[in-house]
Amino acid sequence: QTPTRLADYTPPNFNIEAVSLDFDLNPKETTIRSQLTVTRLAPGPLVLDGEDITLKSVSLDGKTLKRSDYSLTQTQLILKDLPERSLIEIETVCNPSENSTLMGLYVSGGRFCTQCEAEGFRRITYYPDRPDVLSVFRVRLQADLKDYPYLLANGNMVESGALDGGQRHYAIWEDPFPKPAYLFALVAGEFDILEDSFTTMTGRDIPLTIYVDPGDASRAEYAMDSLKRSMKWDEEVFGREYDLDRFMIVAVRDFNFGAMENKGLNIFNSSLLLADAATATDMNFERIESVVAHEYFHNWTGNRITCRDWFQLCLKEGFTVFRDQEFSADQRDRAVQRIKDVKALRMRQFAEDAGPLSHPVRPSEYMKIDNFYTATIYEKGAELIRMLKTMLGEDDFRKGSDVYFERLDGTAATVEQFLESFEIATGRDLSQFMRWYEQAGTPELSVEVESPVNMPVSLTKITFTQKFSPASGQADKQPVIIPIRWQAIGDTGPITEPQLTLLKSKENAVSLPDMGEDFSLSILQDFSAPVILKTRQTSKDHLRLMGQDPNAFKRWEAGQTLARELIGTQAKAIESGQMPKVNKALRGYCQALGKTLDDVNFNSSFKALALTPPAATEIIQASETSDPIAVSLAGEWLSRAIGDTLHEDLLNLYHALSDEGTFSPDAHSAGRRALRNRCLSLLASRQDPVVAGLAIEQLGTATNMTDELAALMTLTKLGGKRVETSMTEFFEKWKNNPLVIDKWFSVQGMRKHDSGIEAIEALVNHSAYDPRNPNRVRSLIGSFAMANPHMFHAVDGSGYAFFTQQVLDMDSRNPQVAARLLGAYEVWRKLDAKRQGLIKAQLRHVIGAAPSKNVMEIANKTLGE
Ligand code: B3K
Ligand code: ZN
Repeated sequence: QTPTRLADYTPPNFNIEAVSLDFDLNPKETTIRSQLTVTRLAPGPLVLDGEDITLKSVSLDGKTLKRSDYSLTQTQLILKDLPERSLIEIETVCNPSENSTLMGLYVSGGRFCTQCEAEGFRRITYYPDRPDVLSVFRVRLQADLKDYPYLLANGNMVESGALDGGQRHYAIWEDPFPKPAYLFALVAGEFDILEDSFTTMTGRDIPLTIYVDPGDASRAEYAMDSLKRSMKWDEEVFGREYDLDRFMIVAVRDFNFGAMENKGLNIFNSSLLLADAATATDMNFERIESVVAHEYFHNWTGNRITCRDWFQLCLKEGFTVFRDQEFSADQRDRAVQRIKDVKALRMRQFAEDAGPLSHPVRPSEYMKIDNFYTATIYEKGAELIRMLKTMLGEDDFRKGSDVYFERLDGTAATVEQFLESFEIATGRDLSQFMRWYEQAGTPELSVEVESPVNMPVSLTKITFTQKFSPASGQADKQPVIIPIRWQAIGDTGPITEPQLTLLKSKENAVSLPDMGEDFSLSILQDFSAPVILKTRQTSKDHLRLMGQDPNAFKRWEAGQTLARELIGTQAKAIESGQMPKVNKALRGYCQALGKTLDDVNFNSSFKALALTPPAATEIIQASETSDPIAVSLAGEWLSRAIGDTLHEDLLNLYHALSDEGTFSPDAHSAGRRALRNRCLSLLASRQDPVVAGLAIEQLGTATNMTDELAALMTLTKLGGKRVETSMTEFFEKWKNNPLVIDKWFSVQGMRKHDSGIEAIEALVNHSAYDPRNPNRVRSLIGSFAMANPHMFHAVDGSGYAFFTQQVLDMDSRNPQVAARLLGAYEVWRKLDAKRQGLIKAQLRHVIGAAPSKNVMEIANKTLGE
């Protein structure tokens, strides 16, 4: 198997001037007639991709071709010696109802839908399935009227009508904007709809429609509201107006990931679209808002300007994540948003970069592109855009993005062209910045402070140094440009203005005049660069920053740093069989948290985050090697210490924050609920009948899913007989709502079951479990692997064995989702020797089982042999 390489990129030989597709939709056998108007760009054959489809006929300029006129392999249809311009007609057949990969055309809940990114269009018809071939699409759909009353495709509907005396019907859609095949979509079926409209900045009225399962229309209201706010925000902040005459979103239940930005016809996993107070948590609302925005923003960053090849994936994904993060910051609370984004970055991207799957934001080779929709491409990609903005400043950043949109509209672009646009707009040289895209791994930033020397004036010298550890085959790494926001903080507040230092070489020193008082440096305010910070700061410094730093992000960060150190030390002690100790640092940390809780300058969301110590995954990923169960126990120990020390405060706050009455998903109300439930969870760190009583009462009286689920999770943490009863009651109450049952499965997956792995095995055989539905599998198996350290990392290897078996089972149906699950093993080098051995054996077993190309790539890379 040879990888695809960036260095091998060659432009296509042919342009597709126009494509016309005719779908005769039938679940078992759908016939697709395609007409391609093809013009030559360079010498050579026309290469069309195709997978798992049956070719019925090919004709060239009206003449049917014989089998000897073309070559056909498992994956390609190749036509040689074509004239300068020709019309190719191709008829193929596929079987959507048997398509369990959920790529290409498939059936979900009795409805047809498609997923083409990255390489799904080739499962529909033979076509140059590469993002640099842009064409205008005309699509005709015909299907049975009763089962498929709605026939949707990209763009604008130009015609529709009845067929066969009303039994069947058809619709014709035209998308005037040239697009690559990965943005193609069609949907057919019965839906309930939610309608609204948006008036653009130039006064165009755009009808907006969301298509959902019958009965779900009211659950799409929040998504609709988010959509309208996104459209407005993109006009105001980036000057981007919507282009087509209508905008549609469809919710489907079986979906490989979150959502898809198909031109004018976004398709969403229903878990990221449907929400109401009773069935969705605040986290669901928040995600819906950001994903609706994300997919909408792709219309400019992704669709109008797309990627030349899949190596440039970060061009659309990094930029679009940055845009959705900024949108959420503007809609909610900027500091809180930044904290959440950094938390996610550390959990997922830093972990990825510290493990065997580490790769640059712009990789240079891949086996399966599906495996590269990673935290590095998305989240680190967004951090790079954020640094660019920090370096350029607000105005120049906007100038640069304006030039980008103007220069490259309608093209398939590269990262170089993106940066060039900012160079043109600002006159800056961004060549060094490109290294951020090409070098894998998280740089370390160390800071040394030298106390004042009195010659000739008293100065404090601050030295910033950057270091890359050689990783992923890139031994020789060059310094990157690191924007460092910093400030000196004394005992009563800042003693300098905030500074921005650009560290361009390996090392750089700045000087501060003697301030005449002791201070701590607040470094990387707002996390101005995605680096690992190494300082000699002590708990005294962290406590000072927790109390005095004007930068809310750093206040949170100082607390996290303290917590990380406390958990790390405690985990080592547990590993060597020592008893937990209460020391000065722990007391100081808990007291500082107490002060944060009392501080009226912080909102509830911030306080809830401050009260949440880093997760075990984050600690493990940042350490050399550790026993994951010891780390997890250490985390529980710290929560218990916080719960004990602040018992009274937490209890009072819990009562003070009681339900406000009418539910609203806004940031303020959500923050109150988050803090209240955080209090409950900390209080439940130790067995306490009073707290158990509170949780039981909350479970029984909750009027929204946030509080209901938090109570249920608190009860599972407390353990005992009532857990089983509560789980059963919750299931019975919600068994008709798949999205809530997903939550039930994920609580089951995260629980420490007394009966061991058999309990999880039994859940796989539960009547509500469906191994074909990715949401369900992710809920149970995903949460088990990512959030149940005690059972997943069980030292007898039972958790790993079970998990491997589930991944292989999934692989037989859906390689993409299976490969993603298998990513849970990326942590193995960070674990103790015993577990390293266990996981290596599992990975070898996977490789020996002749898995899909997707799973093979992840298994091989993870094992690294
Ligand atoms: N662009 C899609 C992701 C497609 C993933 C394909 N394996 C959704 C998004 O990032 O908006
Ligand atoms: Zn995206």
